[in-house]
Amino acid sequence: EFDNASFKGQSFLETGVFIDGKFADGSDNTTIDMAHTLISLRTATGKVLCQVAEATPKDVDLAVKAAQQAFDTVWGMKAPAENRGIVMNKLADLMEAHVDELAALEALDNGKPFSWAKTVDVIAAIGTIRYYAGWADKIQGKEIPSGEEKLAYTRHEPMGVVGQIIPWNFPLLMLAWKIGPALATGNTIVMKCSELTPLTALFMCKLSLQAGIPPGVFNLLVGYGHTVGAAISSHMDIQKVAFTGSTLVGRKIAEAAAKSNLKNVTLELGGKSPNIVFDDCEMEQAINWTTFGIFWNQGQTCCAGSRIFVHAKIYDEFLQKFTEKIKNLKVGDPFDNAHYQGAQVSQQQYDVRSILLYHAEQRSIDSFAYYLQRIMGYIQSGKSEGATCHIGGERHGTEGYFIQPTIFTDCKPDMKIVREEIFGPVGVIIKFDDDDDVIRQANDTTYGLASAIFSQNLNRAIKTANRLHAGTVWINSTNSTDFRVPFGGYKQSGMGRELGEYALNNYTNIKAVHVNLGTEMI
Ligand code: TXE
Repeated sequence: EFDNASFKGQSFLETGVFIDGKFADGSDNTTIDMAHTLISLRTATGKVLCQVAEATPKDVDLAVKAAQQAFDTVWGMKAPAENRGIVMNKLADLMEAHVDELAALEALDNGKPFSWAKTVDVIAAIGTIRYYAGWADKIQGKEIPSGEEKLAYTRHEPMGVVGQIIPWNFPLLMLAWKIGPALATGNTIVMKCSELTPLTALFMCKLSLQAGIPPGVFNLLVGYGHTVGAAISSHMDIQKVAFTGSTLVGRKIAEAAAKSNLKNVTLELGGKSPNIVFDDCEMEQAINWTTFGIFWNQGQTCCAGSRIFVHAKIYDEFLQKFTEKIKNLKVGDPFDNAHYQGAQVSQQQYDVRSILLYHAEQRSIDSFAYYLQRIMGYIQSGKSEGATCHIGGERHGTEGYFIQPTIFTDCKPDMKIVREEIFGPVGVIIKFDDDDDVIRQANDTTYGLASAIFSQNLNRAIKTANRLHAGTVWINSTNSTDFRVPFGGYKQSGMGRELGEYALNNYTNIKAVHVNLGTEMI
């Protein structure tokens, strides 16, 4: 149990803005004003957990200056590449030594089960940092043969100060996905984490100093999107912005980048991922993975398998076994290891009423209609549009933002619950009997992040995989990302790829050098 009074200012976790290796109050914190302090809610119970200094656009300027100074003096092309790998590996070692603390902070802040946070989020974050530490001294260009009279070669140079804006669904993992390739390639960072889940990021600031990452290389600001996020996206001295979040905000970021210095943009946005269960699947495998696909992380996964297409021949058997499985999923206190599903991240995500208030205060009115629908709102819309709420559909318990695992059947293609990203433990099951038709339905979405296929017939599975419009296709699994393998979206699910070698391209400028070895003009 965290105690707010003894928590703030304790060495366990500093809660200031982190600029140039130092924690400080936000730059507008000259008056004591609650509006200058973000409240991080304990998501499981809805009680206040602690207070965190709010950054402002002025802090963005300060952080950019510190990051530029670090880039020009101790990082970038100024530091031997292997040194970057050494300190990144040290950071991974420190994370390993603090697995429990990181997982506990993640569970407290986000509401996800501690056991999942420990075995998936933290472990994958450590793996990501180590993987990119290995790349640090392997960033290299090419010599391009162009005749005996010329030497042409490329250099892959860091871009400089990069902005990174991350969401709340995987706070630590998204941080690792972002800083890994940026640091390995020699960039310095101004990061804004989500105002809803800053705690693991703040803990990482301390670990980054202990690891020997020089002050100014990694700067962290906790602030709102429309202030700090907007200032990062439109900053003239930030060379690139990487974002994970909603498609609506992704558009705003691309627009701000275009209107300012045309900074390079990569976006990882929403999804409505299809899971196709063919009649020749291994039934138990399909049940286990589709359950994980939609209910893991409380359904707050960008690649969640929220549309489950099941072949007519096995539909009844699948539905019966899937229902049994769901009945046995335990929901509740994130610190009870028996629980598969924890709490939704915030009241805003959970229901409709509070979002009206929140967005009236924090957001522009243009996106009002979009924000009206959140998880309980979507469940309501599924019921009123005539789908059958097969299981779940209500709040779990009476305290906190827990929602029953929910499945709808008898859905029509134009229903909101079929078309829009719900980002909660709510899936739809759709019967099909023709391979071409299910591929058409699977692709009938503005998104294209991920997809999954269940079949024991490899020929059928691979041919289907080739025809799906999605950045990732899982065959006989779901939500199975790997830091070595690229991840990103087709269509309105984003642009650019994170993870693997591909992500390095997002963080380097390629310079072509032509050396004339001849003595005569052409
Ligand atoms: O996202 P936002 P929200 C989807 C999911 C969810 C919906 C809304 O469908 O229900 O988005 O969630 C920052 N300029 N995903 O409202 O606002 C914000 O502070 C710059 C999918 O929480 O996109 C936070 O740090 N930044 C997703 C980050 O954007 C701005 C993960 C994400 O929050 C900004 C999260 C602005 N104008 C939500 N406004 C995924 N792809 O995994 C906000 N932000």
